[in-house]
This record gives sequence, C-alpha cells and structure tokens, in this order.
Amino acid sequence: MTALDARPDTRANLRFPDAFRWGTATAAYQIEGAAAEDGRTPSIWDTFSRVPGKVRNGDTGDIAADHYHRMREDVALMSRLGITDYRFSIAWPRVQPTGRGPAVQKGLDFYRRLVDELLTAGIRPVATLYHWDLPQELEDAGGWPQRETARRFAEYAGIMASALGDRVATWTTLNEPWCAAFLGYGSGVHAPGRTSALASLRAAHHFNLAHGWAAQVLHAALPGSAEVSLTLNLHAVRPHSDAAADIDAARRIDAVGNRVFLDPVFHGRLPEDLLTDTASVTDWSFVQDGDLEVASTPIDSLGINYYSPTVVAAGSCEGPSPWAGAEEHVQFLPAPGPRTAMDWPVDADGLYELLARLRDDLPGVPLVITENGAAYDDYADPSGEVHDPERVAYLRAHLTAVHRAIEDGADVRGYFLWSLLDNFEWAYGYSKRFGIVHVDFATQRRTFKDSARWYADVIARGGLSA
Ligand code: IFM
Repeated sequence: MTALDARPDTRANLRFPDAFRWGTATAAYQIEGAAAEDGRTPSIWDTFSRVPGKVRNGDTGDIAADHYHRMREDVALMSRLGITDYRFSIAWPRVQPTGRGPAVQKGLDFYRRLVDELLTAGIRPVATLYHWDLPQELEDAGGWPQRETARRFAEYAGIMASALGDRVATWTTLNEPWCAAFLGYGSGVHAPGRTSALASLRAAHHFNLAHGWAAQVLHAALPGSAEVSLTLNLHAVRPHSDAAADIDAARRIDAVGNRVFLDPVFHGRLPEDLLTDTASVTDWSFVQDGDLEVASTPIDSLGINYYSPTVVAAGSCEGPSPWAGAEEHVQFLPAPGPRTAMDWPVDADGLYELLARLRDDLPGVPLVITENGAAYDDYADPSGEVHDPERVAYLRAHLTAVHRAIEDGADVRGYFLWSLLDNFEWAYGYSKRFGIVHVDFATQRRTFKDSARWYADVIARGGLSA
C-alpha cells in the first residue's frame, strides 16, 4: 500500500470503458541521459544540440532526467500512480550505434531491464522504435531523404523484435514523422536542421516506407502477438472563415500536415492535391513501384498526439517553413483562448474534432491518444510542493473531450499523458516543463505535482468526477 493507494470510494461521473488504458509517455533522448555510456554513439540530436543557437541555453540531452540510471525509481513512481501502460522510446544509437550491423548487448540490456521492471510492476510496455534520435552516421550518409535509411530502420526493427518481442505487447514504429520530416528537414528547427522542401517531402515518403517495412518485420517476427501502431501528430486544422480561399488554405495544410501520412498508410495512395500543391518542389519520382503498398501494410491501431488546434487563412508566411510550399498560400492565425507556457492555445474541442474525423474516415481503426499534455512554469514552493492547477484544468478538459468522442462512437482505447517527467523539450531545452512529476535538474529529485495525484485519482475512479 503506497501513499497514492488510498483509492476513492466514489465512482466517476464521466466513466471510461473498463478496458481503457491509462498511460504516461516519454522519449529516450528527452529523459535518458547517459549519452556516451555503454556504447551509445551520437544521434542527430546530440549533434544538433551542440550547434550554437539551436537549443535554448545550449542545453543538451547528455544528462536529461538521468532516467538511464534512475529507471527503477521512475517505474516505481508510475506504479504508485496506478499507471496501466507506459509508452517509452528506444534510442536507436544505443542499441545499433552506427545504424548498421549487430546490436550492442549493453544497450539492449537496458531496455530488457526496463521491460522486466514494468512487467513486474504490472505496467504494460508500449515501445516506440523511433522518436527522432537517428544515429548520426545514418544522417551523414544522407538521412531520411535517402531510401537506404528506411531499409536500415527495418533491420533495426527486426533487432528489437528479437530482443523484446516476447514481452512488449505494442510496438509503435514512428513517433510524429511530420515533425521529424518537416521540422527536421524543412524549417530546420529540429535535428538535423536542414532547410529544404524537397528533402522534407523525400523524408516524409521514406518515413512511410520505413513504417511499412517495420510493420512487416514485426508481424513476421511476432506472428499473432505484435500489436503494431504508428503515432501521428495530426493537425486539427480550422479555416479562419467560410471564405473559399480560407477553406483552401486549410485543405493545403491538411494535405501536407495530415494526409501525407494518412493516405499512404491507410489507403496506399498519395493525396492527389498534395501532388499538385508540391509540383514546383518535386515530381515525387523518388516513390518507387510497390512503395505505397508497403506503406499501407495493415496495422492494429493509430496513435494520435494532440496539443492544440491550427487556425489558417489565405495569405502567406515568411521565414524557413516546414510547409513545403504551402506557406506561399497560407497564413497561420492565433487561436483564441488561454495559452500554455509553449504559447500553444488550450482548446480541447480540437481533440474532439480530430477523433470525430478519424471515426468517420478510418472506420475499424482503433485509436489511442499517445500524447496529450501541457507545459507550464512549474516550481517547487518552499514546502516542496508543486501546484499546477492549469495543467489539471487542461487535462480535465481534454479527457472530457475524449470521453465525448467515445460516447459519439470513436473507438478510443487509451490515453497517454505527456509526460511522466519534466524533460528535454527539444529546441526549448529544459525551459519547458511537461511532466506530472517535477524534476529538479540540479539534484534529479522527483516530486509529484498536483496533476500527478489528480491523474492517479482519475485512473483509480476509471474516469472523471465532477
Ligand atoms: O516533447 C514533445 C514530444 O517529444 C513529441 N510530441 C510533442 C511533445 C511536446 O512538444
């Protein structure tokens, strides 16, 4: 019996299905640290974070939340909260440092220990194979704009299936390939920091191909047991008005933000309008016969990461853009309402809209919210407590939206809160705190925020109380 085991005796007003999964999510580079230990070599984020001006305060993931050394403590925290599922990512450069050849046992051992620890605690492991940390050697050989990187990824998927396939129930091939392709190779605000519309579109295609090949490898290696998924950060795009030009702006962003992945993966085709919109960038001749069939290898669920909606109007925007040409036709407008520390609008209706759309567009595909959460400027008060009422309000609003979507027929199977721990928030370094567990990065001390206790209560009740 732990402090948080004092379960409430009242049931929830907004009750979720009994089998609903209540998770938290993290990613390797954001929490592990131990960047040069046990054979791990640099990923593109190790390199990128050392380029002056790319990451706030010059922060790196060298130490991060030191999870590599504190894994048991972190699993124990989840256990105290009653978390049913944990979504973590595997650092490719830790298990196959050059992106080729045999695996490093010490790297694999870390994930074996993690999975064992989770299973012992009764927590279901959900493993993501790629959360943006490409081995630097593969980037040096051309990175995701090159087809060979997708082949390398399929081999790495096979290594992980052999190492953990008997104990990991759910495999997510990629996390947010939109960010990896379009922020990494288009606007350059993420690693590897390239700014080429063509490279971003090539990368997007090779992510679809890598996903499909990895899904085939996982299904073949783990027949009947592997549940294979893909996580997309779908954009809840809204036109600013009913004007035809604004509606067309929304269509363009939907094409290059959402359907560039949804159509190949679920329909085995590229969107016609995307081909037209990007004709000045590429003729897409890098797509080979059979690629879209591979990309549409059947999967078992779709993961959705949602934080805030995107409001667009006809116009244009300046500066390095991730939108592969759409920026000449589209402007982005601030959505109204309160904002998080990321300056992202708080708008749970966007999540409902996405889920309702997917219910209609992808009937029969189970949905999982693989990330949702908010950054706020949290701090420990003199008594050591961390009060985060805005995060609790954010989470409550978004879980209410998920509940409404389920009632309206969306097949949502679970919710993973981003994030378990405060961590390295990419180009923002450690300046943004998404965790429900506060991390003092000087001492690595972990403290439950109020939101962690609130989430534990939600899990215990199986839903939200008034
Ligand atoms: O921290 C990230 C995560 O790595 C991917 N999805 C969005 C989160 C918040 O920006």
